[in-house]
Amino acid sequence: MTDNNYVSTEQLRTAAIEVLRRNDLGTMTSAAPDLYPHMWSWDAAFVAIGLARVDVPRAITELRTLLDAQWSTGMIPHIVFSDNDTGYFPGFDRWGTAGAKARPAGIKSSGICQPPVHAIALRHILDRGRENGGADQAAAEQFLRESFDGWLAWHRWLADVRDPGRVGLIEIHHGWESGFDNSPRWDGPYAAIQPGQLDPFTRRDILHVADVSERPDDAEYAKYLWLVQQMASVGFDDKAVQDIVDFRVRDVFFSGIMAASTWVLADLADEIGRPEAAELREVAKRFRDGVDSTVSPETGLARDYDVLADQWIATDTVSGFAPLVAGGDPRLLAHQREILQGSDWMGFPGLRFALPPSTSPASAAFRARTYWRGPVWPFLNLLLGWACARDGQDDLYETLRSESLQQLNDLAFGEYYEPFTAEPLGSLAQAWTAAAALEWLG
Ligand code: 9WN
Repeated sequence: MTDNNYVSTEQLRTAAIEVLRRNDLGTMTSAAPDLYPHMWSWDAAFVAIGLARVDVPRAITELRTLLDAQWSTGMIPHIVFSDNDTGYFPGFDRWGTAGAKARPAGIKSSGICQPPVHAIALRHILDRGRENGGADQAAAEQFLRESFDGWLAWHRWLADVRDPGRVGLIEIHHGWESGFDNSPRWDGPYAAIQPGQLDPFTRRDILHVADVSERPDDAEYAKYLWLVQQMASVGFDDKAVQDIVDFRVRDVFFSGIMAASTWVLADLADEIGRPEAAELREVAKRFRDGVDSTVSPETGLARDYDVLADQWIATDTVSGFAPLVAGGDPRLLAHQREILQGSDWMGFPGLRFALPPSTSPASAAFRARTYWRGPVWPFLNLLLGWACARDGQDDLYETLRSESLQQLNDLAFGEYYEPFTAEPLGSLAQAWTAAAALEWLG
């Protein structure tokens, strides 16, 4: 780890660009050099935001590659596999998506999804293109028109297939879909899962971290793979998966992103004269309301919902701030900002930087070094900052920005950070962390 708290803005920018360059596989960016040698869906959106600061056409390519992998149902898969078929487990073969009817021929992908940050990334690309003018502007505007139907199909699939009851909350079928893999949010649902006969497996992720405790354990992995096997057994058919899968949870943070991003897509629809803007605003409103309806009167935090157990999941995790991402009711948002800046979160005594840990250090579930159980994830702070800027919350935006830039000043571009020591953990040279730095620098 380098101890260089004084690198210049230009040094940080250069180092972040270099990380994206190192992860660049041509038409996709690997999420990390060794741990994640493929493209991940929500990582790609953040990567595109960062790339748009330095190379608008390359940012467009990133989203285009992802969209090329879209299934005929509208789903955008959470992993688009590169040609590296040994570096990551579970790879394409283990996913069992080869026989999935909806997968486009010739493009290897997983069979689940991740939160839809993409329309927000598209907005950034358009804004940067217009700032630059000329060829960048033309390319960005052309890409919006050319790709709009794909994003529309993605949001419609989520709104229809993943919210069948129209409650304004997205149902997920794997912790990996949330992007918060082993968060305490999922301890209850996973505790109820008893894996059946599971094909043997050898993990590769633990080869790429300094300490295995930074990753989920083997028992957790067995459950992750069991769910994949269940979905593969029905060819990843949407309806059949919902009928048989052992993990059915309404994910409030995913839903908050759905609300925010659908709103952005509606504005983009207006800009190109597409009539679907009104439909999209209806959907966005449904998800805002859905997210708001989960807020615990006791804690003020939003909650997930376990469909199979028919119960709320209340945890002290950063996903509780889903309303801040979704936008909406000013009183609720003001209360949430107060909690976020309070002593259980950004103001927790001893934090190295005033940035929200993934799980509150005040919670019994908090683990300072373990993945989604405590460490600070830089890309999430960028998302919170984006929402603050959208809502005119300049002070909180500035705090998140300056604290994030200090955190990222170590030039390690960690996947996640120990909240009290700021030690970078997980993978280093993580693409979306570098992208976050570029976007914060502006
Ligand atoms: C499984 C790529 C992804 C992120 C997720 C993060 C982690 C994968 C893994 O890495 O998940 O999808 O193998 O651990 O939890 O949010 O998109 O960076």
